[in-house]
Amino acid sequence: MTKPSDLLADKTRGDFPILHQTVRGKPLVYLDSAATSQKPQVVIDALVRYYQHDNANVHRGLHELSTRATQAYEGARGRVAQFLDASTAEEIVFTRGTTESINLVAQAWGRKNLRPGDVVLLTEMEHHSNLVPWQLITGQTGASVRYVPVSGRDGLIDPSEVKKYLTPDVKLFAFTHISNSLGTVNPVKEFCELARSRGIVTLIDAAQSAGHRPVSVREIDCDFLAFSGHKVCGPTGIGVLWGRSELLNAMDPWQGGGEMIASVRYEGSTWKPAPYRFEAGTPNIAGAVGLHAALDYLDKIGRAAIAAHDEELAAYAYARVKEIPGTIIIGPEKGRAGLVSLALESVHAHDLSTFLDQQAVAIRAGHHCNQPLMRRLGFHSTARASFYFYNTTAEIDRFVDVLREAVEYFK
Ligand code: 7TS
Repeated sequence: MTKPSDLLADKTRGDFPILHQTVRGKPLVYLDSAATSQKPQVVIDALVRYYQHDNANVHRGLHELSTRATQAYEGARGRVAQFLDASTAEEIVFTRGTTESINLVAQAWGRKNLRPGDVVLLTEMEHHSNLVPWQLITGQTGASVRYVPVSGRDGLIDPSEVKKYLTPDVKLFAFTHISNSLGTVNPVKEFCELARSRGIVTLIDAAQSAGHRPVSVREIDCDFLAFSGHKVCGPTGIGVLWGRSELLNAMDPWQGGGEMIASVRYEGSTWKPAPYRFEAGTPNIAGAVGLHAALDYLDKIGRAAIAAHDEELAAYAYARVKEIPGTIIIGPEKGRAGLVSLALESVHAHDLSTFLDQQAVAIRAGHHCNQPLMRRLGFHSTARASFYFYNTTAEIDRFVDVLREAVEYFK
C-alpha cells in the first residue's frame, strides 16, 4: 500500500493550536472531524477581534459599532454565497446549523406545500436531522415519508432506484451529499436532474461535504442546500440554508420576532423578504464573522486539494483496517469520503473507542445519528474514524496499531 502524501497536513497543522497537546501523556490523534472540525487560529482570532472591537447588534443601531457589526454580518452572508457559488447573498439564510436549516424548510416549505397523500422522499442513509423533521411535518400535514433503499453494506444508492421512487406523489426529495457513517458520496447532480425533470423540489444535506469538496449550487442545480459552520473549521452555533429566491420568498416565516417584519400592527404583521424573514431575533453575529474567516481559510487551502487528501487518507485507512481479521467496514471501497466506519466481531464499538481514548486516539462510536440505517445493516453501532486535511498518515498508522492492540486485548 503506497502511503499518501502528508503535504497538506504538514502545511496546515501548525494553524491548529488544539492539535498540539497530549492526552494522558500521549500526543492527541483527533479522528473525529465528521462530528466537528477543529478551528484554525485565524478563526479564533476573528472571533476575539470582533468581540474586542466591533461588537454591537445588527440592523438596528445607527452608531459606528452597529454599522461595523452589520457590515461584518452581511459581509459574511456575501462570502457564503460566493463559497456556494450562489447567485445572490439574499439566498443565504443564517441558521444554527444543518439541523435548523432542514427544520426551517420542513416547517416553512412543508406547511405551505404538503397535503394528505403527498410524499417526501428521503434515502435510507439520512442523518436523523434529515429524517425526523420530515416525520414531524408529514405527521402534521397528512403527507408521508418514503425511503430510497441503500444497496447493503457497501452503502450505495443506485440512481435507477431513485428513478423508481420519484413517483408523481413525491413533492420533495431530500438527501445527503456525503453519508456521515458510510462515507458514500452520492451523485447529487444526477439525483437533482432526475427530480427536476419531474417537477420535484430537492434539498441537499451538505453537512459532510461543504467543507470537504467544491460545492456549487448552480452546478448541482438543487433547490435547497444546508450545512454547518462547525464542520467547516468555523464556530458552533452558525449554519447556512441556501434556497432559491423564488422558493424562499414564497414561504412564510417559521419563527416570529424582531427584525423579520416589514410592519407590525396589533391586528397582524407583514414580513421582510428572504433571507430576513427567516432570521427572527438577534442572530449569531460572531458566528457569522468566524464562519467568514473559516471559509477564507478553507479556500486558501483549496477544497479540491482537501477532497483529494480526504480520499487518499480514506483509501489508506480502509486498506489498513481491512488487514485486521474480524473487521467489517461499512460503505463503499472506492471513492469514499474521508472516514472509515467499522465493526469488530469480537469488540463492542464503545469498548473500542474507550480503549482508543486511553491511547489519546479520538474517534466516535455509536449509531452516528443513523439508527434506522444501522438497524438495516445489522449493527447496533460502529466505530468511526474521520479525517480532515490536518490529519496525517502517521495518525492513521497509530489508529490502526491501537485497533490491533484492542483486538488482542478483548480476545
Ligand atoms: N447531516 C449530516 C450528514 C451530518 O453528518 C450531521 C452531523 C448533521 C446533518 C447535523 O449537523 P448539525 O451541525 O446540525 O448537528 N453529524 C455528526 C456526526 O456524524 N457526528 O456528530 C455529528
